[in-house]
Formats: sequence, structure tokens, C-alpha cells
Amino acid sequence: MEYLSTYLAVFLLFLSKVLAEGETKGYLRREHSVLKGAGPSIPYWDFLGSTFISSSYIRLTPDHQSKKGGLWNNVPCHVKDWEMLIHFKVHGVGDTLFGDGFAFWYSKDRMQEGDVFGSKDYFYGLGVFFDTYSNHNGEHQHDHPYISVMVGNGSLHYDHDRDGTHSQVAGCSQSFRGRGHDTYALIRYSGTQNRLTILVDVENKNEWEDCLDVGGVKLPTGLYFGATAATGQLADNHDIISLKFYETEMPVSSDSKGADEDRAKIVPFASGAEQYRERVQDVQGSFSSKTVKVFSWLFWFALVAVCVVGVSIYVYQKRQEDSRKRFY
Ligand SMILES: [Ca+2]
Repeated sequence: MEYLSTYLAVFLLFLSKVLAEGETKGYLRREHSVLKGAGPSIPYWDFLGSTFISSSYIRLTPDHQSKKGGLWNNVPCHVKDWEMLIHFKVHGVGDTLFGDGFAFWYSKDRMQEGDVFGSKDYFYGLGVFFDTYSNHNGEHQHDHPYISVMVGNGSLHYDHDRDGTHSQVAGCSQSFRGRGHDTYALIRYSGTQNRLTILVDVENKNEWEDCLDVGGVKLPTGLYFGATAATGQLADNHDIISLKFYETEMPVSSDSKGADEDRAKIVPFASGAEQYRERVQDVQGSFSSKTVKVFSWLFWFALVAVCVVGVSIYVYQKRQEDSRKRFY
């Protein structure tokens, strides 16, 4: 009987692993997809700015300076667990100077031109940035091109000069630009598990490579998918070849039990980003560390004072005793 339950546990573990790590399994939903060779007008999608549609790609920006373009789904997503397979191509004539990159969105702020890879700052939802140009003059902790994730609740700013490193949830360096072969990214979100996973296939190996996998990412249903791009002083062609949306089913994890609240009302939140945010607030940070310093000094001072007083009392009593002894 004991053996049986052990075998069962091992089997269930194996099964959950297979389910968790399995490749794209789900239903392709056309209303959230852009299929290759879609034609001049694509049902359920709107276009913005410099976007140009050819028979084989959607060019968000051409390889020219100061362009902004976007592609936005006009059907909100009510699916809790999903995968978006992005077939993209970033390329241009520049060998060493090119930029700025493109963004994939699951956001409320559709069709609003702005400064975050062509779309609105202080966005509400998820932004995945495929950043080809390092705006940071100082040393970086990572190489570019760089893929990073940010979750915004409408009050968070994307800091371009620092490539968003202060607001990012996670990221990875991936050489996705100027490749001769096809490049893909898979964005997998599970509202059941509050988990965001990004896999990439940019080395022409026909297999997925891990980029990031983070828990504690809460996103509501009812937001919109989009892709936007921008060029500045530097430029590149930012092409979307296809977007394939799959509705998936995720196994319920222990921490998501009873979490079947109204998902449309969830405020976008990433627990991984919060720690970082506290560190960034310089004024509060220095204040609280000062307070801690003052308290620790007070503590040591008090400890030393207690010791000094204790030792003095001891010495005093000892002297009294000695002087008394002398009389006897
Ligand atoms: Ca950048």
C-alpha cells in the first residue's frame, strides 16, 4: 500500500512536470491572432503610426529615424491561461548602431502613441520589451539586445535612459536582432498560477530556450494585445510576421486555490518588482536607513552605558568590601 502511494506520488509529479513544461498545447484563437499573409486588412486588429502591411509581414517601423508604429487587437482577452507565439524580425542596414526595439503588450492602453517603444508610458498591464539599444551610458549588468518585463498599474514610469532596469520584473539577454533565420518568442501567462514565462528561439535550433520564468504576476482579464515599435536617432525595421494566440489550461497550484475571484478586477501587480521599487526611492530609502543607523547607535550606546555602570557598581562594591575588610 505504501509503495503504491509512493508510485502514485511519483507519477503525479511526473504528470505535473509534463503538463507544466509541455510545448504549445491549446486552442488557437483567431480573434487574438495575426496569421501570416493576412492581407491588407486584418480582422480584429487596428494599426497606428508608421505601420505598413505587406503580404508577408507587418512592419511596425521602417529603418528610418523617428518613427513610431503599432498593431493592436480590438477584442479584449477574457482567457485566463494563454500563450502568444510571436514570429518577428528585427533588422536594418546598421551594423553597430541600431534601435530602439519593439514591445509586446497586454494592456488597457491600446492605440495610444507614446514614448515606451512607441506606446503610452504609465501603462496599465504587461509590457515585454525587446530592447536593441542600450540607453544606459554607464556600465550595465546585462548585454543588449535585452528582453525585459514590466507590469504597470497606471502609475509606474518606464525610464528609457536606464532601459527600464528600475521597474523591470525580470529580463534576459538574447541576440535576436539582425539574424538571417527566423526568430520567435513565446509569452506564456497563467492567471491560474500567476506565472509569466518567456521562451525564445533565436538561434535557429528549432527549440525553446528559457528567457525568464516568474511567479507572483497578477494580470486581469479584459486587456488588449498589441505590438509597437519606435526608432529615434537610430533605426531598424521592426517586423511582426505572425502572432498566434493559444488558449491553454494550467494545472491548479496550491497557492492559487480559492483565487477564482473576479479576474477582470485584478490590478496588474508583480511581486518580484516591488522590492526593487523600494530600493529606487532614494529619499525614503536614505531616511529609513538613517533611522536604522540612529537606532543601532542608540542601542550600542545604551549597551556600553549599561556595561560601564555595571562595572563601576561592581568596582565600587568591591572597594567598599575591601575597605571594610581592612577594618576587621
Ligand atoms: Ca533601450
